[in-house]
Amino acid sequence: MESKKSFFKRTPLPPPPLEFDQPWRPVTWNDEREKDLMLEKVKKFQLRIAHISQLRILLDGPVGAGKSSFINSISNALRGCNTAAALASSSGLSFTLKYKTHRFKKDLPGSYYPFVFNDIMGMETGSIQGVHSDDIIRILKGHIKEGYTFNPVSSITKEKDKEYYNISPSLNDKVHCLVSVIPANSISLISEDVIKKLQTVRDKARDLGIPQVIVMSMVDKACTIVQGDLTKVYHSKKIKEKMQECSNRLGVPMNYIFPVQNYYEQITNNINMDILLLMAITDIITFANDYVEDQAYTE
Ligand SMILES: Nc1nc2c(ncn2[C@@H]2O[C@H](COP(=O)(O)OP(=O)(O)OP(=O)(O)O)[C@@H](O)[C@H]2O)c(=O)[nH]1
Ligand SMILES: [Mg+2]
Repeated sequence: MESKKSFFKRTPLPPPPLEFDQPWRPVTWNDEREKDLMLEKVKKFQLRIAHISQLRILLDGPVGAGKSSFINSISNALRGCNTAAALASSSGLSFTLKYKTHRFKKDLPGSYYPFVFNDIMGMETGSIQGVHSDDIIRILKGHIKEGYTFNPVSSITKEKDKEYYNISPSLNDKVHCLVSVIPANSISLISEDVIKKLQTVRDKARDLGIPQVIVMSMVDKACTIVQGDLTKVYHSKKIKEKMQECSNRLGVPMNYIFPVQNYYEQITNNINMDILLLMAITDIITFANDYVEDQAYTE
């Protein structure tokens, strides 16, 4: 008969479970009514002050992180159909080269949501060169005008790029919320140089009092459980680990990190993708609105 000792020696411990028993953030999934309520809240969203025409949200992050796809995804979630707000990449090259403002159409012809997204070139990965942190800081302060083409070799100058340099920006031109888009599947591979660049920009945003958020994209690529079922996003230990890594590497608290799956190949809306996207946009515009109100009364 097998002794107790040899039995314990040969039986390996079961692997730790990959999921939490309970989700660590509450979300009502697969519920059209709940999604419609979230959408209605964004549709009814109003600026807290009349000094500005819209809230400006800037997206930064590594090349290919999903910045442009996030803009498209928000547009899809708001419109309920496939839209083409920003051009996303289909290759590994830095795709967005120009500084561009994206507005989101409302149902009524000619009407738009009172917030815009600014899309910029990504920060370098490997040999692909990217945007200068000095340029991003100038954008935060409202100095760079729409249409400027980023130059990875040198940042914008007042003298050389007169046409695209705004010498005296108003609150309307400034950024009201900084959103860093970080890919969940490759956060560990982001170089120290890029992390330093992101931190330099975040430090400046902090000094200016601008609220900061992380959108953690590509959750489907980071966790097979989530790839099969997005409603597992707050059950997945892997996703929480990745969010904690984002929090540690960038110094952003967990409650400012939003995991999403962007639209990248789907042509019809998915209710659960929309729910995560609407959760992110609701908080982003609320933070931006509060910031603008504070600024308006201290200017
Ligand atoms: N699986 C998956 N793919 C995604 C997701 N988000 C974006 N992608 C894909 O990732 C690639 C890069 O996305 P982009 O939106 O162009 O990234 P970007 O940050 O704008 O890139 P640059 O403009 O080059 O800095 C595209 O092929 C997208 O289809 C996601 O959540 N899941
Ligand atoms: Mg892009």
